[in-house]
Amino acid sequence: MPRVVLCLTVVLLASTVALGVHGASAQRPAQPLDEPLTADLDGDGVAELVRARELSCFGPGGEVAPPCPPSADLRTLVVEVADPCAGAERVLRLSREMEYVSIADVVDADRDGQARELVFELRAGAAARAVQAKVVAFRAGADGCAAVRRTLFSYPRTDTIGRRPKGTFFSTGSIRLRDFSKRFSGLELRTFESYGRATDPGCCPSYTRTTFWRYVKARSRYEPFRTRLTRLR
Ligand SMILES: [Ca+2]
Ligand SMILES: [Ca+2]
Repeated sequence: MPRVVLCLTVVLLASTVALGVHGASAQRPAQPLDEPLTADLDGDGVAELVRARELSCFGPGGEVAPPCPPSADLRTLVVEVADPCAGAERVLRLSREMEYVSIADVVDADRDGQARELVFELRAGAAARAVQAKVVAFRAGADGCAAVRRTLFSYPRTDTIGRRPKGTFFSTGSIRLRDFSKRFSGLELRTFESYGRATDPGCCPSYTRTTFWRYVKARSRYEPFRTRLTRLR
């Protein structure tokens, strides 16, 4: 892939997420989790709520307290699951503090026939390069409240980013969960990431890597089955 294409992609992503920041019409673009998701994640017959909880809001007039008005084009937020259980609302925080929600969905990631796993991807920073993504499975805890059974995938981590070419650093990445391969049943996961060198121009990395992962039930985790490193011209 020519570098310029990747640069354009990054610039487009950055301008989409930063739209209101510099734009005259200060309206935040729609994002996943603008409305909470409702799903019975732990299978106890009672639905939980998956939501983005805003921690801070910044608008044209400066910082305001959450809930953020539409004019607050920069927010910080965390993803959490709220379960009405044990006589009160129990909250499970699943992410660190980020700025944008790019993916949030409830899917059948572990192929047990129940769409009860949560996949999310969050981003932060002026160019939205910072990323945190997870696929999480739940169980009902002893107190009847939803608990994390297992994090099936966490990104980026040393075991989920690809091998970097010598002299490069991890620049940014993203995940997608889709039926990418007919060889395997269910959904596969794809990571797409880029690596830069200290001498690269700020916008444009030297390499990209695309890796496909399949969920292996026996080991309750995703394992890579195809990866490709591309040197950008
Ligand atoms: Ca439940
Ligand atoms: Ca499932």
